Amino acid sequence: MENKQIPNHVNDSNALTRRGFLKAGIMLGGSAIFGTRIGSAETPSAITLPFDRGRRPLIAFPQKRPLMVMTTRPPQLETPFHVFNESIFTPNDAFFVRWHLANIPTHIDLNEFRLTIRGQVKTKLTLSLDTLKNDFEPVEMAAVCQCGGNSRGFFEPRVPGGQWGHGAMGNAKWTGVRLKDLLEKAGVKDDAVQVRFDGLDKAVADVTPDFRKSLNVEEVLRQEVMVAYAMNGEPLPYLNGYPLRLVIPGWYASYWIKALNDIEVLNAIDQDFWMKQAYRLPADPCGCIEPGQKLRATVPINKMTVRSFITNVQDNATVKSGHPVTLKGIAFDQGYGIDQVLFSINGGKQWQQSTLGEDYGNFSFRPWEARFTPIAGTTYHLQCLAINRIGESQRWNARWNPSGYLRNVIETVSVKAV
Ligand SMILES: Nc1nc2c(c(=O)[nH]1)N[C@H]1C(S)=C(S)[C@@H](COP(=O)(O)O)O[C@H]1N2
Ligand SMILES: [Mo]
Repeated sequence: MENKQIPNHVNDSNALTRRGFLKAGIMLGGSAIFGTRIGSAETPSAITLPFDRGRRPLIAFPQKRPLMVMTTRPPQLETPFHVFNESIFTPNDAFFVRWHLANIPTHIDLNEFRLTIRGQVKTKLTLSLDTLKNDFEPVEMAAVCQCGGNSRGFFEPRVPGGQWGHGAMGNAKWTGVRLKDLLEKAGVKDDAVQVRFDGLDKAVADVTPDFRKSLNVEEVLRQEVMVAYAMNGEPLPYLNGYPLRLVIPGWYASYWIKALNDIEVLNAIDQDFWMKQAYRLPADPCGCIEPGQKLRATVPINKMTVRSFITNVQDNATVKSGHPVTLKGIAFDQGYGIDQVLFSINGGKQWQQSTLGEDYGNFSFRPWEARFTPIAGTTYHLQCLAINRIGESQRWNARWNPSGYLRNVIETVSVKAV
């Protein structure tokens, strides 16, 4: 059962064929297979994000429910925001997808698949998935995987890059082995500086640099860094990195290499394109500059900023007056853990404590809830503000940087009471 197959070309034509098929299913009143997902003709066929060119068709790719399509080749699929209100763990079939290179693996034979650990090690390792599962201690951890450019579409002034809404993130329970255990087995040499991770995806043109990312040795030897073979108790979907991906809790997802097959210990800082030129931030604590200012010193993107969202009320919605309304949401940070989430009903003039929900670990989404009783005719500017256990909080002003990373401004959801 491990040898799964999905159609060979996840590209425009396939996506369109599939979409056509789904539409046909709707016209026939919904087939048995798709009936539960595409149950009625009222199912929206697109979601429009609240910024220019924000319309995203909803299309079901293999192993996925209909998601918001930003590009089809390579696939970049956003999770519709309401999914974050439905469960604290993002279902695998709703988890966002982002690939850089068009040539992505769509069929992997586990008899052939090997993970190699090489470079500045005493013994080179070549591991099958079975060896990995049988010879190393399994570990499980909840962790948020968030693209550095999540929410980029909201940047003002606008910045180039994938125009994500807030759905380029997801929370999952990852199962796998500690990277540390693998590296200890291989024996990291004293001159090791960084470790580089590469997956099976390839560029279509030779001139496009292979997508690989590197991290400092100390960083990857942390207990919680893992090579995961399961996500929410199931094998990873192909689009999320089947059969293996790097999970580096607290760090932006660009490092979470999918379809991971090569780990190379380096004796110098990686000079590759994706480390040296791309995914870099202004080198100051804010990670921001004034729009138009020239970008000088930069550092590689690294750990996530503190964020929180209201998940059960949409912007411009109406709420019923006279009864308490429960606001629900999520918060997360880079792994210190959430200490408190404050909420405001008047655009940040006054703040109150919310109640935190179950704690699934420092790297997970943390649920929170709050109540207020709306008065008819009033417009409420609802906000939430998370503070982590070292006192870091969200920002009042959106930080701006030319690549649209790190957004963690306090978001506003305006509702009218009727
Ligand atoms: N092999 C490989 N891994 C990759 C990427 C990629 O292009 N190729 N993109 C990275 C980026 S930028 C993101 S945001 C995450 C997205 O993970 P997901 O598709 O599982 O949501 O994968 C990361 N890992
Ligand atoms: Mo990303």
